[in-house]
Amino acid sequence: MIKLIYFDFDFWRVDILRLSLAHSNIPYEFERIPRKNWSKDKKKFPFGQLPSMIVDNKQFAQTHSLAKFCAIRSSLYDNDEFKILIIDQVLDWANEITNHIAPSIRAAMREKNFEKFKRLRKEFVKNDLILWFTYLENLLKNSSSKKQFFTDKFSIADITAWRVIYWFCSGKLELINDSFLNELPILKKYYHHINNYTPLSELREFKSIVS
Ligand SMILES: N[C@@H](CCC(=O)N[C@@H](CS)C(=O)NCC(=O)O)C(=O)O
Repeated sequence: MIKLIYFDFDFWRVDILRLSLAHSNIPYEFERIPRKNWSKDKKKFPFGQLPSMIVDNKQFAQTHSLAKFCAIRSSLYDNDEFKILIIDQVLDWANEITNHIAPSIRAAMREKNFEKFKRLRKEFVKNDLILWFTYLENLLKNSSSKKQFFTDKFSIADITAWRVIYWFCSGKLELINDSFLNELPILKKYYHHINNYTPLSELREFKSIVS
């Protein structure tokens, strides 16, 4: 049995693992650790971070590694070395854009410094938002013939791209709304296609993420 562990809120890092396993009917357990207990729990986890995964009594971490494992189990990875490169780049892109927005999130959530948050978030919107989504759109344009799936076959890359675009379009990030996607028409169309891709959108996990 696979056990996934994350905090008591939804985030792409663990949601892509849940969605991948659920898509292929692979049973898993999911433990949510209260954020408020984290200083006590942190030392129990590899790299002192979440998500983490336990399989056969062995514990693992790092989103990219876990996503690859879950995708292989779910037949949502690939055997072709060039398609693997595309999928891995989408996972790395998700980490990169998260690292770019993280300082503004940290300023608001941990430091509770609203002035710093506003300054950092505005800098992110000005310098990084369109730039990093353009990188993703370019990868889609260059990788996919129909622009419906990154590798022209539904994979963990599509789950990840969808989940991160959803995060930025959901209105949950202050000072960011979904209008930025209008500047990226190919990515916007792709996002709406994945939103309506029923093997994903019918999943209980998907419905709970967007609710
Ligand atoms: N490199 C790690 C980063 C994971 C990460 O940043 N996790 C955050 C939550 S999204 C975390 O555990 N923060 C608490 C901490 O670092 O103490 C990965 O790819 O999984």
